[in-house]
Amino acid sequence: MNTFRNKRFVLIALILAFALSPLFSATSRIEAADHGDAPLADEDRPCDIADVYAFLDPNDNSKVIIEATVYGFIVPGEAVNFGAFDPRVRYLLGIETTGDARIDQTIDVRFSERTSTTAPQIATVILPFGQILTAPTTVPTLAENANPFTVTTDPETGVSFFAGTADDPFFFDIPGFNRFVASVLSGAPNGALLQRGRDSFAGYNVQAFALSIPVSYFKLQNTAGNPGANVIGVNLSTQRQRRTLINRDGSISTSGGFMTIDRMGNPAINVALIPFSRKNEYNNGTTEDDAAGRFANSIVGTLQALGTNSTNIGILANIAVTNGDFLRLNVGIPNSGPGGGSNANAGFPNGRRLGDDVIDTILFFVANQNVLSDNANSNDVPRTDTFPFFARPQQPRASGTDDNTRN
Ligand SMILES: [Ca+2]
Ligand SMILES: [Ca+2]
Ligand SMILES: [Ca+2]
Ligand SMILES: [Ca+2]
Repeated sequence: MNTFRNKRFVLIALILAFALSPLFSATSRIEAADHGDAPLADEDRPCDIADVYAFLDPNDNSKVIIEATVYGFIVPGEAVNFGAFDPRVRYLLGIETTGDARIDQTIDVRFSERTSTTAPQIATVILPFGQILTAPTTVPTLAENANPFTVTTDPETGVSFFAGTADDPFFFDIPGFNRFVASVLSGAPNGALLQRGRDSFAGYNVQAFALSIPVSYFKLQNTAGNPGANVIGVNLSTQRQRRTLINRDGSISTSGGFMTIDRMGNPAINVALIPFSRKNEYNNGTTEDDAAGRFANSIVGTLQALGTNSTNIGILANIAVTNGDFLRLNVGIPNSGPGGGSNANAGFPNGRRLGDDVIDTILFFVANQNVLSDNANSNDVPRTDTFPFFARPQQPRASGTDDNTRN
């Protein structure tokens, strides 16, 4: 390492030493984009949002792809037991079209009870202007090869839908990064620990659902907050009714209004920037609460403790606080390339594509625009090049074959 690189390394180490201590102390956990981000969500995996994505279809930029993953870390050998959607959860996508923090349209996704391990569940999708789409999920299997993804297209709206088990497209080396930070905190920074580059998510599946929606469907209008009518904001809330009754016959009845268990727009906001004591409160809050500043002090406080300067706090706050925590996609920026798109300057924080290295992007701003990487920089298996773009789920392997897990 030459002197310049040494100096830069020490600088980054110092930034982190200050910096990441509240985040990476012995009692804290780093669990990626949003997997297991709060006490309530930890214990309610069907509600635990892993990631949310929004990007233009690289094969047809007139369509917006909105995708979400929940229930992280499904082991391939348990696909038939865990590869299902909870029928008592409402997955509510919020669509923001006017450039403020208030949701303007919603997409409501729910699933029927499972009737067997070999039959699909039926998804019911209520679109923003009232159309209802029903579609079967893709059935999981323990066979060597996964079932092909089932995609249903509604001829009236042109909306396509997929739901089922898929490879988790997210990638991040959780232990490598934690160990590096621990070495910084102990006063003996060891950059080699960041070279570990083992993707903690490799080899595991998630429950995923995806919509392909014509941009024209949203009827975007010029507004003061969205001049040119070319930006769509997206977030996801997972919700349950307030009362659950387990009947004597084992059936479950629910009643009462819905409450949000988990919510997400941008990656890592709740996981990394909200203190543990406020994580449930954050998930139960709204994007309008964000913009009203309800969590601003906590987020700014964490970033200041991280050593992030005011310029970069401003950049990050503009993404997640000023107008609420939405992924915001400019539909005027062309998206192209394989696996859901890969061209430069078209991805996160402009929406989010499956292959965007969001951890490195966020670290860049947190570390005051110094390049910092966990060295887990791509998915472990190739994604598909057509909707829904996920890689097929990881399947149980033949004897002696690498199962891709990198714990
Ligand atoms: Ca979560
Ligand atoms: Ca709005
Ligand atoms: Ca993966
Ligand atoms: Ca990375």
